[in-house]
Amino acid sequence: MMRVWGRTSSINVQKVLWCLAELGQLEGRDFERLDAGLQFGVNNTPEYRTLNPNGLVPTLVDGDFVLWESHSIVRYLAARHDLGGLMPQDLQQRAHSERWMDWTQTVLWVSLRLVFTGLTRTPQEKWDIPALRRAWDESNVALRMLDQQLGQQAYCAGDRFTVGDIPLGVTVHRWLFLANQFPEVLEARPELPAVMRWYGELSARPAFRASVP
Ligand SMILES: N[C@@H](CCC(=O)N[C@@H](CS)C(=O)NCC(=O)O)C(=O)O
Repeated sequence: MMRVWGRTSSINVQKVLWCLAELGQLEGRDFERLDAGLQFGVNNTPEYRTLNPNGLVPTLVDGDFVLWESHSIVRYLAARHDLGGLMPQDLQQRAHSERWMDWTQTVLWVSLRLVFTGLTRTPQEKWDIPALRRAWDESNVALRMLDQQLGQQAYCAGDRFTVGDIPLGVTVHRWLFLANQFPEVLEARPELPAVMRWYGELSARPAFRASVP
């Protein structure tokens, strides 16, 4: 049975759990999940660090095979269990989809993470409001570009749901959480009709609902 290490509140663990659910992999039958990170600890023990030397979650253990980095795990699982479906077999379609995983990690999440950690992992008296607002504006610039793209096609890589939609979907979910939770700090979120149409479809998927609190 596969093992997934990581607490369910982690955005990166959620990507893996959502992917597994899309693939019809059931917790308890096909994989077991073990809490690690934040209040659960574990991730800094020497035993865990032999699996994941970063001391971060998630980590996947599939037999003798150990893998960390959430996007690599999502790619591995999708290719292993649904090549031609969730992971497109056509190389160009696949590249289109995977591009959005890289973009999520290297563009959108870079600024949004500053907002997330700056507000939720920092005591209120230490909030750096100008820096938070700058990072929020940068996130919104990136999301406006995404909105234009999703205005032309149903999903990030075309007319069907693929791997690239997973990291992007949980990241937009977090953006909405921040906008709703901290309206007194962050400017109102911009109208992004195509992003909201796409997010509405994603968040109605049973696999999303089961995996992303
Ligand atoms: N690039 C890594 C980042 C992993 C990461 O930053 N994980 C966070 C949770 S989202 C973590 O382990 N934080 C420490 C903790 O939870 O104690 C990935 O995508 O897997």
